[in-house]
Amino acid sequence: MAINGISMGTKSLTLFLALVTFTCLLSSTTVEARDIIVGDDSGWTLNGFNYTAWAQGQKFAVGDNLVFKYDSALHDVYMVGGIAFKNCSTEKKLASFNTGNDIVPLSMAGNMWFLCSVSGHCENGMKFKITVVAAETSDTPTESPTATPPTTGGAPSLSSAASTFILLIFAGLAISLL
Ligand SMILES: *[C@@H]1O[C@H](CO)[C@@H](O)[C@H](O)[C@H]1NC(C)=O
Ligand SMILES: *[C@@H]1O[C@H](CO)[C@@H](O)[C@H](O)[C@H]1NC(C)=O
Ligand SMILES: [Cu+2]
Repeated sequence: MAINGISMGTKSLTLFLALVTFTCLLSSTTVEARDIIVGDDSGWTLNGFNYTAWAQGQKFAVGDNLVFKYDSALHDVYMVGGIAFKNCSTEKKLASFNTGNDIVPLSMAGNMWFLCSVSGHCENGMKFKITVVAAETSDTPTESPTATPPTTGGAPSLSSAASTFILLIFAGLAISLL
């Protein structure tokens, strides 16, 4: 009985470790929320920085924060709609900020438009649009959406880490059952 008890204990432990490790593996592949500094090292400024080009080179996901860093005596941040954005209008602002270190949570998927309301700044480049996408939870975040789906009847596609790990689970179970 004692030997059987040890054997059962080992089996339970193996299963437990398998679950813990697999859970860690899954959570480690979830993309973490990030603080995205507008303009990177340039911050939010009227210095010839092209925010349109900057925004096009970024990826914005639900859960990320947009961080505006600037001299609050010189600039501000207005969130407006797409129509107002076109002519730099702040009449129908959705939100405004002026602390110089504004943190804007990206809480929904969709488009958002930002500009500086100081006269002439928006017209001279302090404006940009972003498209926020749903947060990534897939274990293949770099996979293109147009990737070929696995063929019917084929093995489900797994990352090599996951496949290796599943092999380890079976190895562990086999050993513990001996
Ligand atoms: C900023 O970059 C965008 C996208 O690359 C480009 O279309 C636009 O002409 C640029 N604006 C200026 C003022 O260079
Ligand atoms: C911008 O366009 C909107 C909608 O066409 C208009 O109501 C508004 O007066 C315009 N604002 C400016 C500053 O031109
Ligand atoms: Cu400004």
